[in-house]
Amino acid sequence: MAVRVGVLGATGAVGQRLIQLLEPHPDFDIAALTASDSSAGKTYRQAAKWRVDSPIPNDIGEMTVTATEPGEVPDDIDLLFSSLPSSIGAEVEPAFCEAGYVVSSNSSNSRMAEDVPLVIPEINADHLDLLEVQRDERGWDGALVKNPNCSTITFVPTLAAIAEYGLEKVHVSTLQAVSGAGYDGVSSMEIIDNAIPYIGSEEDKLETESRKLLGEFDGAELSHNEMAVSASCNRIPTIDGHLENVWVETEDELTPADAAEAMRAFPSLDLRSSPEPLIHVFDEPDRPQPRMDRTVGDGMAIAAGGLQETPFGLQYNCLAHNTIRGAAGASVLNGELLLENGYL
Ligand code: 2RA
Repeated sequence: MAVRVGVLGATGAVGQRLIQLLEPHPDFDIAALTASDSSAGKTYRQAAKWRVDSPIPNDIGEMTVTATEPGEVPDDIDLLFSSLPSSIGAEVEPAFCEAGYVVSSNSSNSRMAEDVPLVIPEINADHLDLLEVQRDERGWDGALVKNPNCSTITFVPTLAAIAEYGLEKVHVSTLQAVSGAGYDGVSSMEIIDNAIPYIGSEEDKLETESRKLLGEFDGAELSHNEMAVSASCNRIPTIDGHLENVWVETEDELTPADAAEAMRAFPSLDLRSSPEPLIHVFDEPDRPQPRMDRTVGDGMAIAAGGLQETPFGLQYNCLAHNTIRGAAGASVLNGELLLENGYL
């Protein structure tokens, strides 16, 4: 029997992508859509300027949107997917957890809270056990699980694949798609024929979330990975797909061939939406760059390529669809992990 789910922030860019991914999903049944007070009472078709690359599913368009408050959402909803702006998420997600809802959230608030699991299932599914600490400390009947920033998701799986070589220093420079900024995040005049050399807060997310994701949870406390991470984030005029250039210095010798083999072999989970393989490596000798191929795992896979030795360690490029693999898809994967582990 499908799990009844809701989408908090259903009219935004990530909320729309969540609906596109959840509507055909056999494990989840969309039973609630929330948005701002001004949209409450409207049909979804009236409330949302739908801009996803597929039509609004019919039954979704006729659903009535509610305000984003626990009292407005049916209490038989098993799981809420949150794509709220972080300032709103910081306020209402705890209220939903207090009211007994389990929340799988893409919103950036609370990702670094010590009792909130920040999860990419293929990397640190065991961090879900933090929920026992969360419930003890907060007394919630519900639970809050976070997925990391889409630009974090683009490079951390490639690091996890080579972590056995001992990660010491990581430099990452990103070229991020406009869709990451949301439908109104970057004005077209600002970005057409331009590159914006600093996004602000992105850099800190990559530097801190990566160390939490690759940290160790001993059942009581989470210790973050001690590698040094430096990030520089840029916005470029492409619609979807974050491309990232990574340099990694490791304790043990790591050749491009070793890294390619490790990335190809990195195990994906057998969750319904887990891409197989998780990382597609392009390593022909002429250094082809990873290409955005939306048909690879339905946009859920990560592409890596151009692996080379440099004076600053191994250098390579990786690319992921920022709202299908990142953001919405990441929240759906965590929803599947919660379902598989009996939290729903
Ligand atoms: C961005 N990573 O691309 C963020 C997602 N909101 O702006």
